[in-house]
Amino acid sequence: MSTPTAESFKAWLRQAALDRGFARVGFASCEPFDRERLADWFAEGRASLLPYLLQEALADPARVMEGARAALVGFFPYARPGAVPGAAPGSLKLSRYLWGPDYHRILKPRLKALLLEAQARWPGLRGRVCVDTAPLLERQLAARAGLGWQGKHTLLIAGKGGSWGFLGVLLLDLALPPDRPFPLDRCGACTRCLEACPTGALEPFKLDPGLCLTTYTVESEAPPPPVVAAALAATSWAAGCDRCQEVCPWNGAPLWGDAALWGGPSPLHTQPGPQGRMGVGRWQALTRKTALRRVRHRHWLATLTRVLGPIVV
Ligand code: B12
Ligand code: SF4
Ligand code: SF4
Repeated sequence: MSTPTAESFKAWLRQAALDRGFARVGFASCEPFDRERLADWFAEGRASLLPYLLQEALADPARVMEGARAALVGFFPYARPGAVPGAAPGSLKLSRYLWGPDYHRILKPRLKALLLEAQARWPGLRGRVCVDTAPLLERQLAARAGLGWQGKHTLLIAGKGGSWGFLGVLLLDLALPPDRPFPLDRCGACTRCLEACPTGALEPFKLDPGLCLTTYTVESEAPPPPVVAAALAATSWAAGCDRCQEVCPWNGAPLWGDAALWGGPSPLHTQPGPQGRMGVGRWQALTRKTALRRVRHRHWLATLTRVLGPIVV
């Protein structure tokens, strides 16, 4: 096989990623990001509960993979019809991204297979797959690759495709011609997500993870501040939170996800809330191979106490 041109190689990569279930695919340069903005974000103490966010690495994709020149960025929809948190009477709310098999297990092998095929076509090519697993500003890379914009809730909105999608990145040490960055945000005067957030965690284009329900139900076992504890009890979100996306007008007609991500319905999503107080064995069986697996059993029970109140004997 003769070595392709950078343009034809890029066209092949794009099609191969689309064939693997990504609904939108774009290419970005790996230039450093705005360091000042990032420094402000860290100086405000926003990363205190998320120690894996490393400021220096986030500023420069080449810190994540030495020699990174281009990034293929893909948007992988995960919404599915009927997966509506809290729709079953008395059920707990689990965020839509937690309804199917663990997305890392779906996206990473697909991108790794893509890298292997790419290396067969472009000898010497080096790459690194990142799916939520590296200190990389994936949403900013996605906007740079023209996939959409970071909404005021900070998530990537893929235009009419909405925001219910995971991002997957393949960093490459090859300077591929970048796509045109998404020019401007299309939030306009809308402020629905800011108003709907039950804890006031959002200001335009900026999130305080120290106030986000997802931080306390999935990422960290730190005790939530009173405003978060009150919101957990009032809203029934027991793992993740979708509120800022549920109200977004761009999610009116979302892209439905790849069926590989749907999985079967789990009792966790539909059973009455108090039945969520299960033993460790059942918790492990029900969360096996799902993204909920990273939530420890004791963390899940602590959240249920905050959501449902203490057990009355
Ligand atoms: C840490 C993390 C979290 C943290 C913090 C989230 C956050 N907004 O930073 C917590 C635990 C709260 C979280 C929650 C969720 N997460 Co999360 N998370 C991540 C992770 C691992 C890193 C994000 C990161 O680097 N943040 C650091 C800050 C510095 O980045 P930033 O928000 O872009 O900050 C910049 C802006 O605020 C900007 N800025 C500041 N002022 C201004 C002003 C203007 C005018 C502008 C334009 C910009 C601007 O400057 C800042 C510095 O650069 C990414 C995966 C990845 N590697 O990217 C997934 C990721 C962002 N999460 C994801 C998801 C799905 C979620 C949830 C929806 C899950 C759920 N349902 O519960 C929620 C959504 C909450 C929300 N509204 O963001 C997806 C998002 C997909 C998408 N469509 O965008 C990602 C990309 C994972 C993936 N690979 O799919 N997450
Ligand atoms: S996920 Fe929930 S708590 Fe977090 S910013 Fe969005 S609405 Fe607020
Ligand atoms: S709800 Fe409105 S402000 Fe928030 S991200 Fe969607 S369009 Fe933007």
